[in-house]
This record gives sequence, structure tokens and C-alpha cells, in this order.
Amino acid sequence: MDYGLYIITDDDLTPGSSHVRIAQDALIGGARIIQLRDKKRSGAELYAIAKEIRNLCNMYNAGFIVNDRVDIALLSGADGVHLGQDDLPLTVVRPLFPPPFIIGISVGSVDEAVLAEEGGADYLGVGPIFSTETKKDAGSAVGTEMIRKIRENVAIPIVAIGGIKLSNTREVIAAGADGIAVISAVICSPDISVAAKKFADLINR
Ligand code: 3NM
Repeated sequence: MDYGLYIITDDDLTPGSSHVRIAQDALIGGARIIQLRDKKRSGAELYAIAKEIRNLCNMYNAGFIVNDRVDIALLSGADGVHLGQDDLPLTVVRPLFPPPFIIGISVGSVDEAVLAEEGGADYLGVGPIFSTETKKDAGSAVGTEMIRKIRENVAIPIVAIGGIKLSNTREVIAAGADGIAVISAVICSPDISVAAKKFADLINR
């Protein structure tokens, strides 16, 4: 899996837009993975949205991950699921759904990272690297130093998240991240495709 530019859809931040529209524009700009993240919609609504994004990601040969909802991930044919520390435990999900189903785990410390790797996670979401308004309960910023520390202790891919902007992307990659997960800096831009392309160009440079 190419973790490069990993865009998370969040339609709360962009009234008038939709998960599918955000995903499409991000893919046009060069996103390599789309994560559908929605804490409020019904299963029926999410399933329909997930199926559409699955098809879009196939057209762009990009990965598709669903946040939290293992059921939606499986039923929509997503490549995998992303689980936070308070979501279904990795120790429960991994044995039931072995690779190639992808499981990403959110971590904010070396201990959590090591535990996730031992539990069979495929990649880590490390954050919040910088402070962010997008996830109010994300905790305090861990800084790029945390990426270095985790990189020294685990081998699986690291996707950095939280407050990532064009101006700090090089620093995050230089610290050892395999990819960057972005919400507001891309989806709150007037042109999502253009914003995504700027990030993709920086990562691929
Ligand atoms: N998870 P933005 S930070 C969804 O640290 C999410 O686990 C985080 O949004 C974590 O790119 C975050 O707008 C929000 O800062 C990222």
C-alpha cells in the first residue's frame, strides 16, 4: 500500500459538500488513500457512501479505509479499517480479519505503537503531531520527535496526522513518516484537488 497522501473525508467541516465529492476531488489531486470518517450517519447511509467511494478509489487505483466501522469496511469492500484507541480492540478484530484486510491503529506514544505492531496492525496513525482544531479530543501535540521515536521502535508504516499543512509536511516526512493524513488543510480549501495536488507534489519530491 502506498501511504503517501492519505485524505480523510469529514463533511462536518465543509457544509454543502459530501464525502463522495471530497473523495473524488482528493483523488483527482493525487490522494493515494481515502478514509471515510463519519461518527453520525446511519449504517444504511454509510454503506451507500462507502460503496461509492470504493468505486472511485478503484478508478484511481487508490486505497480505501473506513474509520471505526468494521462492518461498513467489510460490506463495502474497503481495503481495511482504521481504529482509534477507544474503538474495537485490535486483539479482537485482527484474528477475525487477517491480512490482506488492512488495520490501521491510532497511537500517540511509543508504547501504544509497539503494542499495535505486536497485535498485527498494518500501519500506525501517529498524532496529533501538531495542535489541531479538527479533533477536539485528540490530546496535546506530540511533535515530529514522536515520529522519530516510533520509527526507531517499529517497522510498520507510519502515517502522521494532526495539524499537517504544506508548511510542515517536509519536516514530518523527514522525521520518518511514510505518509501524511490530512483533513482541514485539504478539505477546507476552496479547491480540494489543487490543495491535494500541492501536498502530493511535496511528498513525491
Ligand atoms: N485524528 P487536521 S488528529 C482525525 O491524533 C484525527 O489521532 C488525530 O485533522 C489523531 O488535518 C485528527 O485538520 C484530526 O488537523 C486531523
